[in-house]
Amino acid sequence: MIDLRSDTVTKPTEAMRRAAFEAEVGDDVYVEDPTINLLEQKAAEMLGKEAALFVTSGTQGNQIAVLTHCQRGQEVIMEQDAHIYYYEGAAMSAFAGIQPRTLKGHRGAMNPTEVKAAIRPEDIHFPETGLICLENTHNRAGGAIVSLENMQEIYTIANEHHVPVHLDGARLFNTVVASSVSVKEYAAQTDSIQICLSKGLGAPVGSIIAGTESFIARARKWRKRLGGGLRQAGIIAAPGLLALTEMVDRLEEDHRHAQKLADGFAQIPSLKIENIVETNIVLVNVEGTGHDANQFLQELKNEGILAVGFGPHTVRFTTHYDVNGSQIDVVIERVGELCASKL
Ligand code: TLP
Repeated sequence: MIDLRSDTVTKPTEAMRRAAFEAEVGDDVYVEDPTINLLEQKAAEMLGKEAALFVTSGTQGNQIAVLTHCQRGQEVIMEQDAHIYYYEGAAMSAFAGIQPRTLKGHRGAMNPTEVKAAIRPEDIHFPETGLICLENTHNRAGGAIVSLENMQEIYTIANEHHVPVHLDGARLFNTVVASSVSVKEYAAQTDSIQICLSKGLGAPVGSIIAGTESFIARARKWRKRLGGGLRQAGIIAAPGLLALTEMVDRLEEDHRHAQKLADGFAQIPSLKIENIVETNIVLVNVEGTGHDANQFLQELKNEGILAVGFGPHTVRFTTHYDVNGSQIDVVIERVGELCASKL
């Protein structure tokens, strides 16, 4: 199978497995796991934040950020297709008692003027705006890069209104590699940030949240409350360290593969590329084949290729470390044959 469902499917490298085996460990609830401490230190330093916390997943990191920033009954502003709203099981309502306020973005970026207008003035009828959430790259916008300028404008507005900003940077390093803007510059436009170690960076598990010392101290308590207090978890943090130190630059290869895939699919008359491919995600509209996304995915599977549905007629292909250039050629060829013959 050539698995293009997500960059979450990557398996840990040999070096990661070795690092896990050899990791020095301790009890992380006592902040005594040397490998986790090192990972958190390294991550904070890379992101230019005072402190960082290792969490089990991107979803846990995002939700701990919401819980730490907000009070029950507040409102959180986010783009209408943001992962934190679309794919996290309404966790912010279920756990934090938050009301989401969604704005339609353009290629994942919210309009700063609309963000400003959505911040609630003091009024007995209104919830207070507790947080603004951004996402970069933006998953459902097809791995779109949200520009530094857009983030700067929103952060300035947020500061003027004393509203914190959280960035879901599950794929922020894809943005960094594709945009030649440093990770610190993006992170500087946020009060807190979540980055995934287990997507394109290839670690088997884990995310980082980062912010001020006081934010992270409170986040650590929320992580514990949620049952996410870790013990000898240096074993899973060690691959995360390699994810940050060894795996960032190679994301460029995933971007080249995605571009190649999009160029190849663009030659197939019944397919239409829906996104401008900037990073490692290609969204393909399959309506022209006369099939819906699910039927198309089944045909693909019969050809040994996996992708995921992203809408009634939209299929997402995501490139990653475990798919090489010749497999990309095979995918283009087989999809071409499939569309020419059966679809
Ligand atoms: N995204 C997954 C699915 O949940 C859709 C994927 O295959 O793309 N933020 C963003 C922007 C994400 O894309 C994801 C995962 C998360 C957060 C959540 O991370 P995990 O899966 O570690 O909870």
